[in-house]
Amino acid sequence: METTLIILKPDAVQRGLMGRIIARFEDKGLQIVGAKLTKIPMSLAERHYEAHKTKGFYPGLVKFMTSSPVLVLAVRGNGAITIARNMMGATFGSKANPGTIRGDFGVSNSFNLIHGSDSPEAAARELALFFQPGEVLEWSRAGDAWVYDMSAGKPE
Ligand code: IDP
Ligand code: MG
Repeated sequence: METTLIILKPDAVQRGLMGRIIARFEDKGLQIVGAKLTKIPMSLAERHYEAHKTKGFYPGLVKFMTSSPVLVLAVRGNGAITIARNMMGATFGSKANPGTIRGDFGVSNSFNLIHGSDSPEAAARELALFFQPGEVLEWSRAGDAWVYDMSAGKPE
């Protein structure tokens, strides 16, 4: 099982899209194992996006991400990192395909609603940035037996 760090960005929260975006992950069969409504401190936004430090959009990105509350989620499932990235769609709202979160809910390239970790290494780093030990929960859903075929002893 993988866990990925998802952030519903300030535009998603301000536009009242949290419920509809979370519903997509739940509908897919992914499990919410952590959730936190928070206003990201500048220092944390800078660390989270440190790989983009040299890019021209970095100052605006950090300003945007700290401008208003976000909903930080830990989302778990077999292949959750890639599944969530595919559900998010391409980075730019103007390019993202219909059917994806960015494709269906936005047109902006910078206000693009959602962040999702792009690799297992990034997920581990980002989860540790936003969640303290114990805040990502181990819990089993009543319906889990029908989300995956477990007949071979592992999720299929
Ligand atoms: P990702 O969020 O799809 O992984 P990244 O390339 O990692 O995309 O960029 C991080 C965030 O920075 C994007 O989600 C978007 O908010 C912003 N961003 C990326 N490229 C641009 C740009 O060219 N102009 C404005 N904002 C950008
Ligand atoms: Mg990225």
